[in-house]
Amino acid sequence: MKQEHTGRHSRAIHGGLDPLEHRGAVSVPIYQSSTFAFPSAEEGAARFLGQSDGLIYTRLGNPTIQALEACVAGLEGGCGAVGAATGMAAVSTVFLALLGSGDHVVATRPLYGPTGVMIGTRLSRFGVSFTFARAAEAAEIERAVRPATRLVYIETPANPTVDLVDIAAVAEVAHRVGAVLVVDNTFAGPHLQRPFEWGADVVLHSATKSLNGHADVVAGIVVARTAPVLQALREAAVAYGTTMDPHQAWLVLRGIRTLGMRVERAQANAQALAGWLERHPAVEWVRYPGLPSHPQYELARRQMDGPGSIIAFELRGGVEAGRRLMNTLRFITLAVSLGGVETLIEHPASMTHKGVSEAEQREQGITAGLVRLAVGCEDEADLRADLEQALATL
Ligand code: 4LM
Repeated sequence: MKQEHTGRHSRAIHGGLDPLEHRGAVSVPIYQSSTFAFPSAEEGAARFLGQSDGLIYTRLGNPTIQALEACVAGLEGGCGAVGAATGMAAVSTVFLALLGSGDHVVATRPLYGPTGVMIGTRLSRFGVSFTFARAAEAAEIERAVRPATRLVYIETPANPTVDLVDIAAVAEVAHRVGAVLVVDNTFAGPHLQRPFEWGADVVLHSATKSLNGHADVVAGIVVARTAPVLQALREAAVAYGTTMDPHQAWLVLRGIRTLGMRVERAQANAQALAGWLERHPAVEWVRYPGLPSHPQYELARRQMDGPGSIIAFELRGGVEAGRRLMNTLRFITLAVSLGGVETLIEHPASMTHKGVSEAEQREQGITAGLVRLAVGCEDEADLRADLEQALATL
């Protein structure tokens, strides 16, 4: 990427690409090759020794994947990135790279259901212990940290309640005990929030979501602030094989070129819909970081460049009314996932967060009636009309 591109849209559009490195191609070519020829046995040996940075094998590095990694690292302001097969592969790469037996993890909740399950049930197999703290409770996070804490893991805004975590405050707590702060930045994305600016050490994404933005690939990516952390992440990804493939990387990169435009449009739709829903007589409550009624509205304004496009809400009729709404919508699609151009709606308690026990769901604010609306880029009037006709049937 040419250094003069410093604006966020420009970085997203040009990041990772110098056309002259690719015979003039303006779209990064898909290097759909598992392995790369060495010009000589000596050069092959030099590449394995790390004395030459030439290509070896796609699990270790591939030009299309490297272009995506450079682009996302540039958007986040990190020193480099590692592509991963899925968002969950990105999460596990971080744990496999940075934790060992005897280490302790502090994680805020809520988290994407399977991430919480991984921390709560799988890390113990590797001798790693954990403590959960509530996302919005800084004092709880502070109490959870111990001398053995090596990693603090947060999601902000959190899935699915859109609770926020104060990244700078948690970075301070983590660094006091020498722990790294890992931020899952999937909900906001780098166009709206760059956790390195607030002291994070590692940022990860389910690239399936807004980075790709078109609901046609699953992928993940991890970004490091410093070179030693980047190296640890790369070594773990290569060793455990959590890496992505070039076609996946190309799809994500193609989506990223329009990241800011999509995110800003979806956010404008979400802001309008959230305010309208909050005033609707069928709606019990709405949680959206762009509404003054969000308990962390001020934090959202400080930490984010915009509140994003995910709305959590509950209807007056609770879970039954929510089900009826989801079954009656015409083109707002009933499906999990988020961050795409199409608007999706889902029921966290029975879908994305099904793996979390009912008691824990309640503790985290995932009420039985909570419905999650992931707003896309359609015309706002059409989205409102679809919601209106469905709400009218209640
Ligand atoms: C969903 N989410 O919520 P892959 N981190 C966050 C996520 O929301 C997700 C992942 C990681 C949803 C998927 C069905 C904050 C996923 C995991 O699905 O492995 O790319 O990402 O609807």
